[in-house]
Amino acid sequence: MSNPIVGIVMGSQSDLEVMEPAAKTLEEFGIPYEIRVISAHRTPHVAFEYASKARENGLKVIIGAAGGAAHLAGVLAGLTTLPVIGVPVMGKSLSGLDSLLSMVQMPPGVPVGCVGVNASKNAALLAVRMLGIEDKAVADKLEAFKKAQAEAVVKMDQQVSRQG
Ligand code: RP5
Repeated sequence: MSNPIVGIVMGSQSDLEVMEPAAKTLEEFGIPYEIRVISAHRTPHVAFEYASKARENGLKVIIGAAGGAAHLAGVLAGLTTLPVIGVPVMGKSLSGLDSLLSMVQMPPGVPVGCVGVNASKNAALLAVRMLGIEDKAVADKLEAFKKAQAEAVVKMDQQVSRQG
C-alpha cells in the first residue's frame, strides 16, 4: 500500500458513517488515504501532533469532519499549511447548522474549505481536484468521472422528459 496523501480526520467514531463516502470516493480514484479519530477537544495534543507533522508525513490534503461546536478542521488548519477541507457533521440538534457555522465562519488568515452538512463525498472530490492540479493521471480520472456523471443525467432526462 502507498503512503496516504489524504488524511480523513474525524472528531468521533460516531462520525464514521458520514465519512465512509469520502473514503469510498478516494478509493475509486486510487488515492491513498488514512482515517483517524482525533478530537480538537478531547485529544487536542494528538490533533497538534497530527497536523503539525502532516506535511512531513507526506499528506497533501486533510479532510476534517466534526459535529457540534466543530473546531477540528479549524484547529488542524491552524497547525499546517496544507489545504484543509471541513465536513460539518449533523449532530443530534440544530440539524448540523451549529457544525456548519463553526467551520464556515473561520476568521481571516486560517482558511477551511467547508462543504455542505454531511457532504463527505464532495469533500473527497474537492481533495481529488486539488491533487489533480499537479497529477495528470488524477485529472484524467476526474474528466472520466465528470463525463460519466453527465451521461447519467442525459439518460435520466431521456427516461423522464415528457410534455403534458
Ligand atoms: C464531535 O462531537 C464529533 O465530531 C461528533 O460529531 C460529536 C459527537 O461526538 P460523540 O459524543 O458521538 O463522540 O466532537
